[in-house]
Amino acid sequence: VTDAGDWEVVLRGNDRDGHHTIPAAGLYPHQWNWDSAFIALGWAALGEEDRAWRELESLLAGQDPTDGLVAHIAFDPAATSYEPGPRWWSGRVGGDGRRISDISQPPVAATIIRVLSDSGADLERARPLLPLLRRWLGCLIEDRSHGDEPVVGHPWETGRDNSIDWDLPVSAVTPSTRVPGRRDLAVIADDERPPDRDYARYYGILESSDSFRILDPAFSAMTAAAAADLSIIASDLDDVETAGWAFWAAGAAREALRSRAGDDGVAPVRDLLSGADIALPTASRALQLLRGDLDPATVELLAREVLNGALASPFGVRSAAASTPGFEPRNYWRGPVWANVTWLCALGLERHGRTKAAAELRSRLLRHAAVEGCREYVEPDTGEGLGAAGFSWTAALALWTTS
Ligand code: 2M8
Repeated sequence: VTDAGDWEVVLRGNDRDGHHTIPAAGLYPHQWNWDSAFIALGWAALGEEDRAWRELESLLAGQDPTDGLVAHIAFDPAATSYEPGPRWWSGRVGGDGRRISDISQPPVAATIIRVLSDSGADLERARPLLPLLRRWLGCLIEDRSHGDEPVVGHPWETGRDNSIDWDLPVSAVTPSTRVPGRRDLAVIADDERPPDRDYARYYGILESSDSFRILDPAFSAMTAAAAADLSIIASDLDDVETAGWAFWAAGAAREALRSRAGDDGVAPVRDLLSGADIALPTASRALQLLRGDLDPATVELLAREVLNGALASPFGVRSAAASTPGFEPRNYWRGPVWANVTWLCALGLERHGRTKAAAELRSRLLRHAAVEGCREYVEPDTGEGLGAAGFSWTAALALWTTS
């Protein structure tokens, strides 16, 4: 088993000079966006609140000062092993001088700051971050939006890279013929990572950037929650202007989701290029638990799905139900359980007053984190450890959950 001592070793081993924490050695050598947010909780749980704030500060220091984008990756110039590296992007540079990508990731940082603040962290430290968070969310909800939901321009932007949700829109992309060697496959077994066929299309989107445009209801729900949380932390800091804007933004994003939800109250993925709605039993449903405006019947439905229904696993919440066409229980975001999804669903349930359900999901998260090696994801039925070992957000969320 892996326990608190090992989780701490994972975080300390992946720490880069007290500035940021990489997701996993060997596979992900840069700073990733939502990883850093989850990782901040791990540092706080270790009693290192200053280090937790520095994780969030370094994330936001990489913001593009021209349009407010906080990229999915801020590149470490000393690390050259990861593809696609900076040369594949347009040449953006973050406010702190680091090269960054052109796409974002679910903006959970504001939600993490609220969670830290609710548990007694010194919110004053967030004051300089408020304008940065406001610009980032403005970039997503106002500048890059379709009907008040952020338009997602790459599967990597969702954080759920090869989810079955994107099979249809990804299949319409012209594959690139310039894909660099797959360095991930030097470290991880082929059947636990996306095939070359998918990678050719992920690079194809980089070459033709409007070839993938979707609404991901999970991304939208996390954005709406982030805006609502920004509104609360800004109001706690007496920043009335930011609080007011964020309150509006949260309402707009929620309303957009509500307006295109099905009879069960849950919104589908929408492919903006073909116009198709894609409604599959995946984490795209479960993560809508973060919507603060869900009707009680929808909360009940989703609670059942994640606790004992199609998305339930003894190790947390499945990225896809076993019944999803294309389900692969060992392949990345096509079936395995991921600790961040489990943790976010628990947070959503707790915010809807479902304390017992939240506690049950957290105990499943700890079962995942106890799997030998503190793994990136696990097989949903057997708990077999998959992907990277020594994975930072698995360690961080387990430390937070047990603190
Ligand atoms: C995975 O994504 C990266 C690209 O961003 C990759 O496959 O190389 C995803 O699991 C993503 O959610 C995560 O943030 C990242 C780093 O852990 O890895």
